[in-house]
Amino acid sequence: MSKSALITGITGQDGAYLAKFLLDKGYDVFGTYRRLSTPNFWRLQYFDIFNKVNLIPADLVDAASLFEAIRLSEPDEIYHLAAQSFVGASFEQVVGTGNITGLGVARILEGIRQINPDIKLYQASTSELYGDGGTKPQNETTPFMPSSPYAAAKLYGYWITQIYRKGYSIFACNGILFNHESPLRSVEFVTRKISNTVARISLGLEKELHLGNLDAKRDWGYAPEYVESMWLMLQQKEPDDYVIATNETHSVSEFAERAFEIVGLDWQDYVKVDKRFMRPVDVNYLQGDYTKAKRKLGWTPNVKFDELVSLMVKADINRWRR
Ligand code: NDP
Ligand code: GDR
Repeated sequence: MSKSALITGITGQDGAYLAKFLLDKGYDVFGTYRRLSTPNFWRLQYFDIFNKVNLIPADLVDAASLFEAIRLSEPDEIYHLAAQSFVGASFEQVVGTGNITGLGVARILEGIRQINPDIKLYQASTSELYGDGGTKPQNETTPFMPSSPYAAAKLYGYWITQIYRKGYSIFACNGILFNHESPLRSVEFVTRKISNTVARISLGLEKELHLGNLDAKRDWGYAPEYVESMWLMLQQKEPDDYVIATNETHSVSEFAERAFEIVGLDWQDYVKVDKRFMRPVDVNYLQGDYTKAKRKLGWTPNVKFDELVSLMVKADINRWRR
């Protein structure tokens, strides 16, 4: 009999890549979506899988809807990806982010405990947990020092996952994923904002690129490779937590420089620093040590910085040409 998976946040970047990945593995795939005035299924349509997944309406602030999604899908595995995931917005929606991104994890875990404690859970934890404290590169033993309401909410999600693992023997894993990007990334995140605007500038559709903190360094990987690690974590004998990263770090300005180079332009002629995109507190340096994932999961990243920038810029140029 084929396995069944429930993906919360199937309409997001990772949700769509993971749905495709699990369908290819023969899973019955269920996914939760929010009722919106304008439907947001473009990523599922991009992969031509809209009709192959079973969609269930549910909101992370509404426990009953999540419990219903678990009952209806009878999953072997839940991939809890849904969240208010934009760090910048979390400074404007502090309580809402806490409710959705933090308490939402507890609602899912309670659903598992009450409905079927044998369901395995992947919790989407994040490198934002580290903030700017601790050693570099960051690994599973580096202390956390969250620097945003988003990271504080994710810290709650991280610990409540561990508490249910220990307290109720639920097979629950934290994937501490560093930034991962793709042509399916929302344009509000800096990589896609850069690739999309560079494409538009190269085609004469725009003149400037407005960015905030150019010095922040991130460890950027490629999203389709990262969703595979989520699945690998749930196929192990024991539940555990894993850092997933490339171990390379680059600044926002380096990303912009490389992206403009691809279209033969000098980034300094187009990038303007704009205070509107600065955060009250930012994380300055992230670089992940994925040694444990390599050893235990056999996972390694293949697409690194240069290739990632190039594939994102080229995808956006093709989109705008079309
Ligand atoms: P996206 O922002 O692309 O997707 C988030 C998903 O959550 C969307 O499907 C969104 O629905 C859904 N969602 C938001 N609020 C609610 C709510 N109240 N109820 C139900 N669903 C909701 O994120 P990614 O795919 O990039 O990331 C997936 C997860 O991984 C997130 O938890 C994120 O915080 C975490 N993460 C991401 C990293 C990255 O670099 N991408 C790195 C580390 C962790 P809708 O489409 O309707 O908005
Ligand atoms: P991040 O991603 O906060 O790391 O969270 P984002 O791309 O938003 O920011 C990365 C860095 O770039 C700086 N920056 C800008 N950011 C945005 N969005 N827009 C700008 O104009 C801009 N200019 C500079 C930011 O200040 C920051 O330092 C992402 C999300 O996917 C989280 O959900 C996830 O947990 C982490 O990655 C790992």
